[in-house]
Amino acid sequence: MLEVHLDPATINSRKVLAGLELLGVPYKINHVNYFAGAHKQPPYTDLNPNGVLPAAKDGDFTLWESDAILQYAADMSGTDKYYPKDLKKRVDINRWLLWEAAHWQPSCYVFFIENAIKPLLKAPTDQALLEKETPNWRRLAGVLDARLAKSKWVAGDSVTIADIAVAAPMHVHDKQRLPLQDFPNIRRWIAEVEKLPCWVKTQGPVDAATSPH
Ligand SMILES: N[C@@H](CCC(=O)N[C@@H](CS)C(=O)NCC(=O)O)C(=O)O
Repeated sequence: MLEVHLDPATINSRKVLAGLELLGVPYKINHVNYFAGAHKQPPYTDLNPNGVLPAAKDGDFTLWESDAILQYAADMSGTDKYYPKDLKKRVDINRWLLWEAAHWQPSCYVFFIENAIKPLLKAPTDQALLEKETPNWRRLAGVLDARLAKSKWVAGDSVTIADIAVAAPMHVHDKQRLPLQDFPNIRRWIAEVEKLPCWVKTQGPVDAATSPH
């Protein structure tokens, strides 16, 4: 059974949990306390030397990078429904996973930390950092919105692991205060993601926390 080492409060941990639920891959959770900094020290750093969450183990095989864990789990799931093997469909999904990891996640992460996590920790929000990031976030949201104007889901007519990967960085978008007003297609799509049983089942502690605003 796949063993996942993570904290469900974090973006990339939620991504992996929701993905495993979507794929129907059995897993066991090893909780690594993000708020206590357990991801910065052994034994976790023996699994993931980057000191970031999540990591996974399949027997002796260790894997990190949340999107790689999703790809691995999709291929071990026994169905290619959520990660088709067709060359163009697969590379389209890979393209969105790479875009998410390289651009979307780091940008949404600023809003996650400043607007959702820092208030929980009673730390001051850095408004200047948010203002600096907002134009970049809007540019990226424009790319995603244009894609979602053309298809129901990120990579076509049906749900794939790309939807889970791209939705995860905005998984508490209200608390993150993501400026979604000008992006109707993202709003329509994220509402659909939020109805997926895999999403509902993996609602984490940050969703549940009382809004500090
Ligand atoms: N590209 C990595 C990013 C992992 C990552 O940044 N995880 C965050 C939580 S969502 C983390 O552990 N941050 C702690 C830190 O940067 O100290 C992945 O997708 O797994």
